[in-house]
Amino acid sequence: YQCWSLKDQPELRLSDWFNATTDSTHMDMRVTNWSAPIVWTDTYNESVLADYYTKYPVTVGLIVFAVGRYLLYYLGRFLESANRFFMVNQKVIFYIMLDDFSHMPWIDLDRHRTLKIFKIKQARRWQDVSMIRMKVISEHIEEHIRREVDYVFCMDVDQLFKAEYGLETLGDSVAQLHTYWYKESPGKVPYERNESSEAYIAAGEGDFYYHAAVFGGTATQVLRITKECAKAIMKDKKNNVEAVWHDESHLNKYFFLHRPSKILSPEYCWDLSQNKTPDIKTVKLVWNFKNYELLRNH
Ligand code: 2GW
Ligand code: MN
Repeated sequence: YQCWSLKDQPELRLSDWFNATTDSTHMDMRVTNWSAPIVWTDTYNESVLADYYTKYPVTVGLIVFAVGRYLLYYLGRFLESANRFFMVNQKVIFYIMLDDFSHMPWIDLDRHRTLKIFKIKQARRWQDVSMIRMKVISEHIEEHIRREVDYVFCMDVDQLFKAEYGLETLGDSVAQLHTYWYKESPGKVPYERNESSEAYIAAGEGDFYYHAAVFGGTATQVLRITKECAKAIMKDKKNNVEAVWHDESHLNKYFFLHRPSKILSPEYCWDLSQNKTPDIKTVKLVWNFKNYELLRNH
């Protein structure tokens, strides 16, 4: 298949926009051992990025699911904050997957922003809502999104943008460090340990624990990521196994086998109830509050 591809253009070199020189607060956490940048506040040069993308403009997609009560509680505020902070001055298409058009909130969007709404079926079990996302996303990218955008992010809806979330996050395949585990060695993170699951990662293996609430990349790469994860999830279903953190376990396996080309610091998906350490400077996106009583037990 042929995806809408980035135009013929000079590559933006890492050394032009990214400062890999480590300071004391980041220790050795700015570049991975496979040479992918780990983007923190103060590691990127915004004006270099802005100049480059003014010359070679891109369109960025943001896919979000809002089903059942998540549609009522989260979608409006998520979109309002995204309109304000996500890819400011860039062309953005929001792809909203919901189960009831009549609950779509009214959002005033800025110039260069548009939204497309799609109806999906309500899943039977809550675990399936998040897992079915991989399949639905891959189908939509294949059918239309790859001809509409250059880059695409997939995000949980129970989050809020708090500061500019911009061009520094664009890359071939982009993974998000999980707030709870980013300082932990791979031996201690909650990868799937059941050998009969497709998401299995052996003890001592793995690089980082990634949060499935944010991932992205070029449309081509995100198609690959979601297709592979959906396939693995279906295989597990057939074998009657379910990975401990559902789609997140499969995403971690995928990024273990196909390492991401860029990693985002926990500032790009922070839990405000965690104590902020000096490495967390500008928080760009935060988890929204979760009332499990209201959201899940019904
Ligand atoms: C999910 C769980 C239980 C009850 C409802 C739902 C649910 C999720 C729902 O009723 N409607 C809905 O639209 N969702 C979508 O799935 C929504 O976009 C939500 O943000 C996303 C993931 O569910 P969430 O946010 O409740 O899961 P978390 O915050 O515990 O997320 C992590 O783990 C998940 C797997 O268990 C996913 O991997 C997720 O990406 C992770 O952030
Ligand atoms: Mn979530």
